[in-house]
Amino acid sequence: MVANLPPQFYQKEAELKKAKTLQEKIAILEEMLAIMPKHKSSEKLQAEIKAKISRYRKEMEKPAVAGRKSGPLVEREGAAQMVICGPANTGKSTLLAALTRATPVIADYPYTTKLPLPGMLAYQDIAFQLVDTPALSQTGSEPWLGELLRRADGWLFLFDLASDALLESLEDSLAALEKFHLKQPGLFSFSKPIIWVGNKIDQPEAITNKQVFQELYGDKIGDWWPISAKEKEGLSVLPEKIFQLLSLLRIYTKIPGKPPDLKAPFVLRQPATVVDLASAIHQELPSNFRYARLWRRDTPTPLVVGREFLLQDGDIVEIHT
Ligand SMILES: Nc1nc2c(ncn2[C@@H]2O[C@H](COP(=O)(O)OP(=O)(O)O)[C@@H](O)[C@H]2O)c(=O)[nH]1
Ligand SMILES: [Mg+2]
Repeated sequence: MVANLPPQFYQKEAELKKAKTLQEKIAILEEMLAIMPKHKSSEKLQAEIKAKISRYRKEMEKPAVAGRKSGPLVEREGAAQMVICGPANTGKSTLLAALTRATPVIADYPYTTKLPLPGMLAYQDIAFQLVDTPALSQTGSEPWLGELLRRADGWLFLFDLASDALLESLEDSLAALEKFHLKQPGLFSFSKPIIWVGNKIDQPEAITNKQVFQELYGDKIGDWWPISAKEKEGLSVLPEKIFQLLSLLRIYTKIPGKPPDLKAPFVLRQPATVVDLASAIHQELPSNFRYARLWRRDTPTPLVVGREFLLQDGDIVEIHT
């Protein structure tokens, strides 16, 4: 018996009993993990919940059999997967076309996009995968969209600053996220990091809507980025924002006696240690690890470091076994 479980935990436990799909079950278990206190006496329960999540995940990854379909998911490529989501007609497909070489269908009627479509966005020496999606709405969105959002590293949430329905459509998308268990009911708290983007600032209506939006949502969401996907205005900040949002690190590796490989960094998420890098390189490397030599920007001589040393973006690391 674990002490000090908050009442919400029991509420979630009850929801779990009623949950029908694996996706719902995973979402609820993840919420349970997030709200439970992390102390010694809850370790066993935490481990049980994590084991359940991974069992359900494995089940979901099984190829679709008759009668069970997980929907069109997109395999992650590059340094991170960011899903472009939001209400209908906000310019999601236009944004994908503006930032990548993908060629989605763009039209002035809603629900043009039926399936997810990926494209790659370069940022310095790495690239992010962006995924265009159909409208996010309470009534129209299919369960696979929830699953796609759940598997992503983060979301680019696009709203239309030139639309009369800006606020209603935004609330509808937020409600859809709640329905998918990707947002805490009644709170501005989401299960993934988000870049909020207001599109169509080239339109005159956007000027007043921008102020209204800022007044109503500014405090809740913090920074957001006004852009015009069509005119390619304001887009250049987005790759860097993705990099920061996901707390990414690029680490370059070096084999003793050879120059470093500066072409293909390993991309890790902060906080990451030398041993995290070792596991990313090869699963057996951590057990053979002895020490690493590390070159860091603005540090004149290489450092000799151990497993738990914290990495910084741009570090060059040579692992000795
Ligand atoms: N004025 C203006 N129109 C845009 C912009 N971005 C998209 N649109 C138009 O909005 C409509 C919907 O665009 P689309 O990319 O298909 O939206 P989606 O449904 O969110 O994928 C199309 O007519 C686009 O040309 C923009 O930045 N400014
Ligand atoms: Mg579209």
